[in-house]
Amino acid sequence: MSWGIIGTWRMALEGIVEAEKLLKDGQTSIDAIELAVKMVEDHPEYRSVGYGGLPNQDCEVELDAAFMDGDTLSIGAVGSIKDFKNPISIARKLMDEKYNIFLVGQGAEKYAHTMGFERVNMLTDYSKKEWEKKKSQVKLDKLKAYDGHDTVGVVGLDKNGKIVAATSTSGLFMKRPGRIGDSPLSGSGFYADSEIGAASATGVGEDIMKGCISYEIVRLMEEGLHPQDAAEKAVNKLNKKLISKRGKAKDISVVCMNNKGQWGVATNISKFSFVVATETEKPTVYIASFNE
Ligand code: SD4
Repeated sequence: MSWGIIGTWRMALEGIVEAEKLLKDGQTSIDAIELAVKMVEDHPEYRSVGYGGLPNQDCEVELDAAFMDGDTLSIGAVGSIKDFKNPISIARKLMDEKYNIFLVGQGAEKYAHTMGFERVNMLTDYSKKEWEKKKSQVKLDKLKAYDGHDTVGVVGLDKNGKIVAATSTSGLFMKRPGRIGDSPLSGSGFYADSEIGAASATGVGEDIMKGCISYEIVRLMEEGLHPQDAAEKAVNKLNKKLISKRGKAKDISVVCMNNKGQWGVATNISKFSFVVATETEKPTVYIASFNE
């Protein structure tokens, strides 16, 4: 059976190199994708995910993450969680729950603590300095100037045909405390169904969630579209709709894979880097651009 993995942004490379070994070895896509995302979360220089993530208006690193198992449609997600090392592992753990699968803020922290996850201050000196610099530049009551806001979104298929999706992010730099983007929202930041495929998004969550784009891509793949066509169709449609209804579309980029290991990618920005590894292709970084 085919296997493969695709992740958003160049920062996914090191994790995908390790995850590829697990998939090749016949291990589950859940373990492989958790490892891939954890490696991005643990990297202090990847400043929009996990440790060293960019802080909110109050100079606190609030993180969002989600996991979805396409075999069972189990979902686990956390939003606005502070001071825990690997939000993706907490999201994975929440997939075991029947109820209370999406926890935010103090509730998520309480759960993580109860489950024995490691408490760590995720703010680095670098991020604090960036916050101080930005604070002097932007008016804090205005939602703007969000540079450095990338999500790692990874989709993986294992040899047993299990397809999963996972996301992790610190969200938008200088966001309001408590703001949650698309990344932990099922159907927006991610979706996975092993009978079809999976997708994940990155960009400005406020726009991504207006189109439930990850679900839309999986739905288009179910209609028979190749992942590449599904990704392009969904991004172009949402982009056009946002422009016609709101005058402007913010950044939207997506990756997806079907249950045959075929993949697709689309973006409405000029340069979107992503990483792919499949049975026939070593981990490779590509750049996609807007294809109207
Ligand atoms: C969010 N979608 O919180 C995330 C951020 C991101 O590229 O992916 N930026 O809105």
